[in-house]
Amino acid sequence: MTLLETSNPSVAALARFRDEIDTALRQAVAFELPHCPESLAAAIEYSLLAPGKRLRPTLALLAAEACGANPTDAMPAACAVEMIHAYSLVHDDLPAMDDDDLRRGRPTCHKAFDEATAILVGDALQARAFELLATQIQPADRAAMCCAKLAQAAGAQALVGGQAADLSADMGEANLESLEAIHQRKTGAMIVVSLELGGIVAGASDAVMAALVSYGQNLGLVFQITDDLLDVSGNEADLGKRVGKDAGRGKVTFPGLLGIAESKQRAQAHADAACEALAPLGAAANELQSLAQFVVQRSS
Ligand code: GRG
Repeated sequence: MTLLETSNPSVAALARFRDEIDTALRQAVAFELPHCPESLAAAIEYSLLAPGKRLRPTLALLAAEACGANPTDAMPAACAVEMIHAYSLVHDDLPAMDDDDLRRGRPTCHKAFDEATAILVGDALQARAFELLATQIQPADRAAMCCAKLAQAAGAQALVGGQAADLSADMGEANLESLEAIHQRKTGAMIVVSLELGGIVAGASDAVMAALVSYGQNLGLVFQITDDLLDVSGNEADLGKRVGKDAGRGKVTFPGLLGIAESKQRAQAHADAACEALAPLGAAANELQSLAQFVVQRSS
């Protein structure tokens, strides 16, 4: 059963923009041949259009809408965050990192193509993400702000740094604070910036931006805790990736540190805090709230 076939009612928030996002993503990587070799173009489309949840682009569109903008105005930002996310998955799956052969229910990029192509797919997606923001977000000062925010979230102080810290984390020295700090960078920063870009496109006030950031920080933790729990108790068919890998590698995880019951409690507490943080947006944030409840209950 795929994600969109599940009976979870909150998934409607993800289903609403799904086709529009995929159409925009496909257009955004319709590279001109022969400037982009056909095999590279095929690998880029294979990785970017693979059946993921599109959580981050949906957050960007919902945030823009909750702040009073037309969600379509945030589509370049939505595509940009999904491109950075897709690149990070392709590189994370490489033999030098997590060494995975299954992603989004398909062979990983380096298995379907080859390692050099997978590295280049990530490089190309990163560059395209910033090109989209710089050329398609209006006005120019908002485009510049989006570029700066995404660069910070994708860079050494967030996504890349979090990945590096996670690769070298030692179970013996781990505590809740150090684990949360890793995941705020590795997983949380891309979730937060997705919301921020939506807010920037909509010209959100500082107070509303702060609410979106607080929601995103809590949602990032919910997301990572459930990711760790699903690695223990989820199944490959729903997740589209291998399970049980964390324990096999001695990775530091929330269930490893806190146990399953407390991890579940923490995930629910962060989901509730995420919803409370959205109070300044009132009913406009209802779908963001339902998405937080979906993430805590997700099976894929
Ligand atoms: C290579 C710089 C670099 C970073 C890699 C993405 C990542 C950082 C690691 C992947 C390992 C992992 C399980 C991270 C936890 C959170 C995460 C990003 C899960 C995948 O995101 P989903 O579930 O994926 O939203 P889909 O496929 O649905 O888009």
